[in-house]
Amino acid sequence: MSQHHPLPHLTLCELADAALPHVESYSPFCLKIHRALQLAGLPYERRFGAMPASHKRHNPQEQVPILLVGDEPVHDSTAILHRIEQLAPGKLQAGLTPQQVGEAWLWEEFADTSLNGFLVAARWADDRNWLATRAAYFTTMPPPLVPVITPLIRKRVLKSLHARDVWRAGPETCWARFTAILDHLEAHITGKTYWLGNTRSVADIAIFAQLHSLRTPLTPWQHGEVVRRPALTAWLDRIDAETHR
Ligand SMILES: N[C@@H](CCC(=O)N[C@@H](CS)C(=O)NCC(=O)O)C(=O)O
Repeated sequence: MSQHHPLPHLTLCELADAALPHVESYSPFCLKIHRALQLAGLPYERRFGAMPASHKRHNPQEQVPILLVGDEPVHDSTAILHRIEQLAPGKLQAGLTPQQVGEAWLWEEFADTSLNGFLVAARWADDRNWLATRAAYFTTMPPPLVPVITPLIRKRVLKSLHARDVWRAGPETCWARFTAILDHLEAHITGKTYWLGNTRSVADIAIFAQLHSLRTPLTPWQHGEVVRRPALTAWLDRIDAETHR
């Protein structure tokens, strides 16, 4: 395919590499953009920051990911997916009906809002996982500061999980809802190749990013719950293979 205009230089502003095979980032939203860019066949440079606010000159909301398209910053992973669709038409999703396009973006929103809450709870709120999360996240913090600063950050994250209604009723309720959602997702994906059936869409990328992020050594119990769903696991493995270049 001939390209009339040279592609702009792309730079993904993100956090540190997770240094795990098939997990480019512990940030599920950065992972989502890594996989979208690889699926779209767009080359990109990586720019690492110690924390989301490290890139705040490109995003006043102090979140990652940010994609620099040339030197124009695009932030919020959903907006970035739309931009990738413009840069590489038909590579993320093609041949969908207007109804399917609507459905794909609704699932994308479900992944970013609902599923993400359980991932954040698994890492930050679940006492079984917090020390491993802390060790993985705060590698560049001077060791004497870690026990002083990280409880304050954890407290702030727990407050946000309370506000998102994820942790408000306590761990038992949270994990009961989580396993019920996994059951629904397992039922949904059984017999399908992609999230919407036969055609790949942004739903695959967004749901993959959140659920695959639970399959790391930080969250063994939640990982085990994913493993117990064979159709979901087979689909995750398929999306992983297709989006990892
Ligand atoms: N809606 C945003 C969410 C991004 C997000 O929550 N990023 C996390 C890292 S995974 C972050 O920067 N957190 C810092 C903060 O929210 O203050 C998107 O889709 O990009």
